[in-house]
Amino acid sequence: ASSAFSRLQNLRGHFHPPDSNNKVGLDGACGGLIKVSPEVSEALSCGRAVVALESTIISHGMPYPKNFETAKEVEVIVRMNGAVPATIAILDGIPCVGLSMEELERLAILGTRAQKVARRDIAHVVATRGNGATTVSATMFFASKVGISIFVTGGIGGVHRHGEHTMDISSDLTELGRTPVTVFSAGVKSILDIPRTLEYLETQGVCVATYKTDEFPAFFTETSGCKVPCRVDSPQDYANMKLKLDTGILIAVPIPKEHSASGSIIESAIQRALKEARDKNITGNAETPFLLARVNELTGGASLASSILSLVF
Ligand code: PSU
Ligand code: MN
Repeated sequence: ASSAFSRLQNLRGHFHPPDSNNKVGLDGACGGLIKVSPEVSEALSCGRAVVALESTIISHGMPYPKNFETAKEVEVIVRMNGAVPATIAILDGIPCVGLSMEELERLAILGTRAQKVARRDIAHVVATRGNGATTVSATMFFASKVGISIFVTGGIGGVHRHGEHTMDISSDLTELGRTPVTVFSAGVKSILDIPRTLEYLETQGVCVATYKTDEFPAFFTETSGCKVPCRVDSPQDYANMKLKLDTGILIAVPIPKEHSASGSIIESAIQRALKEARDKNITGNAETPFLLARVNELTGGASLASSILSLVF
């Protein structure tokens, strides 16, 4: 048997450290196994630091080959900081934790032909042997199943504007309420409703903290006008908060100073695009693609550059 398959982990019940004899699992008719890469498996069994990375940003966030370059660059940064990166995606129906370069490039080339997979989509993509790029919710789910407790990403999903009517609330928020993984993120984009996102996280019992700042950041800018009750200033402060509460933690790390000027330009473009969307009555699931395309036009592509930067810091 190939070493990759000796690392297959089943998903029934509690986590057992990766072990070639250990095959318990998701318990589906088609197996429901998780493939953990040899490197990630090894790191987990030796207790080394492992950082989970999502893949929707690769398939749906940027075009090829920029997405492949960025994904590789993020992995290099994780390594430079002494941890092992574990990019998570579903390939041919198999949830994979830790991708080889070939797998990473395959996903980057697939782009939007890979399905965007939130928690609710996992069963369907596995059952149909499809290819899926995991959002924050699905990435947290798989990370937690194999024993990874740290996850780094750019922006997380939130409560959409008018979410009080549409009920469009990202499952990232409910996942944070039910899965004990810490997500480090640049906050929530202002195209979402940031105050309601924070209210919803409170309802879900999620500890939300800012890193070396008092205000919750808005991805492109350091400020959102929203305060959160908790601030951490060091890795030790964070470590002290890691209690066994069975819920997630969100640590918001603002855009670095050197990029915040371009962040502000993008933010103004967002505000303008939002007004145009209102004037043109563009709503529902047409709204986000409209906003992102319009912001890109208004800033001459600077928002794409900045999306990449926010991922890379
Ligand atoms: N927000 C961003 N960039 C992103 C996403 C959100 O600023 O790439 C992606 C993430 O994968 C996130 C997902 O988990 O979109 C949320 O999608 P939805 O709102 O459909 O739950
Ligand atoms: Mn949604």
